[in-house]
Amino acid sequence: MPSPDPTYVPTPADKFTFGLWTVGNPGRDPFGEPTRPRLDPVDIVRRLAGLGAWGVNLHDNDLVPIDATASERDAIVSTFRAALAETGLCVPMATTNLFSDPVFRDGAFTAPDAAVRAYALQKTLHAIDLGVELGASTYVFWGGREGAEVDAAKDPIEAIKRFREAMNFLCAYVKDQRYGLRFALEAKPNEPRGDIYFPTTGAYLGFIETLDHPEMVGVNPEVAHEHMAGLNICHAVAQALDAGKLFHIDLNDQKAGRFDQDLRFGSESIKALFFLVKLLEDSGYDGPRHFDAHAYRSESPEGVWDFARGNMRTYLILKDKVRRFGEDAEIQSLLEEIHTSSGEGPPTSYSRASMESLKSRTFDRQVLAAKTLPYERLDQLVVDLLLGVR
Ligand code: GCO
Ligand code: MN
Ligand code: MN
Repeated sequence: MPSPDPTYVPTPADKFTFGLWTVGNPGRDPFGEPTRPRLDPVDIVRRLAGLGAWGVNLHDNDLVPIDATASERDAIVSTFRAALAETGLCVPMATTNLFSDPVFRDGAFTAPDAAVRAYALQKTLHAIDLGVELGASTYVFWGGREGAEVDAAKDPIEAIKRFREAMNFLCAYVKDQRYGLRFALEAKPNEPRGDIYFPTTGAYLGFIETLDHPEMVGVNPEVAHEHMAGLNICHAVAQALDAGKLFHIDLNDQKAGRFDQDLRFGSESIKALFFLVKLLEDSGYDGPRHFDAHAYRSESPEGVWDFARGNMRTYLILKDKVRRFGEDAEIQSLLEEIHTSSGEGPPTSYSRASMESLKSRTFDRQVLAAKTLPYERLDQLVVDLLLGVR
């Protein structure tokens, strides 16, 4: 790993991205009106480029209003493309807003009303065209309204089938158009629905294998969403990596057991996110590091850029801590001790002979149980490292 810049200033090589909806978040919440003015997408692009970000992501309607005519759409897109060309920022990911408009109040691809499902699919076809026009190679599906409050009203198996039909249709579209696009499914347990179908990244990993083109489809795990479900984001991402399905990642932060907070990356869960950064960096994941977060509602318009800077700075600090972890002789020797086995391991593959030999082996349980596991020392070293006294 190359030595990091000790000033923790990002460059496009770090592949940091933000959504138009993240830094552009006006601070509306269920109890209050916006606290900041709407930002022009072109200004967002310029500011992000100035801060060293690599890319900007968008929902169709972050850029093009839902009621825009074809010529209005083309004018908006061409102005936006000019800003991308001027700054060098790319659009690596795009997605569809299938949650804001009242038409989606009871779902999009899983809506009980067949005409709403058809509209959701049509809207996504246009949004995919837009994403591809802007150069996106990953297309995210976050089913914000795909869920229920009243389970009596809907059959959850039917919902899964409908979601599958939509994915199969859209994969076929991408292939038919010869678009170089992969899909990334983003799970969330609840909010805005009482319960959302496919509540975790693991649920989507199981579902993907039931699709017509599973190779085109991966996941987009989000820190806050796994934490809302009380899960370990690092373990969820590890499973995605193991399956070759980590196509994208939404970085942010979240206190467990709360509403979806979408906090600045590393503002809460420093140890958990250290291990997440370690996993991403050690695994060789080379996709975007996307911050799906927004500034506190109390923040000023200018303070939003402190928020943006903070996400990237914390990632780079944690990345530097990962390097130090790897170079720390005491930590490494403890790990070596911990990873040393007390004897021969299981057979590497099954054969009659290896099975028979295992069956007849004698194990000294007391010896195995007596091996020291100095996790207290190890964990304290990590805490020292993260708190900056090491
Ligand atoms: C949320 C989600 C969204 C999605 C976005 C892209 O909880 O609001 O995380 O921000 O990531 O809609 O699909
Ligand atoms: Mn979220
Ligand atoms: Mn997200």
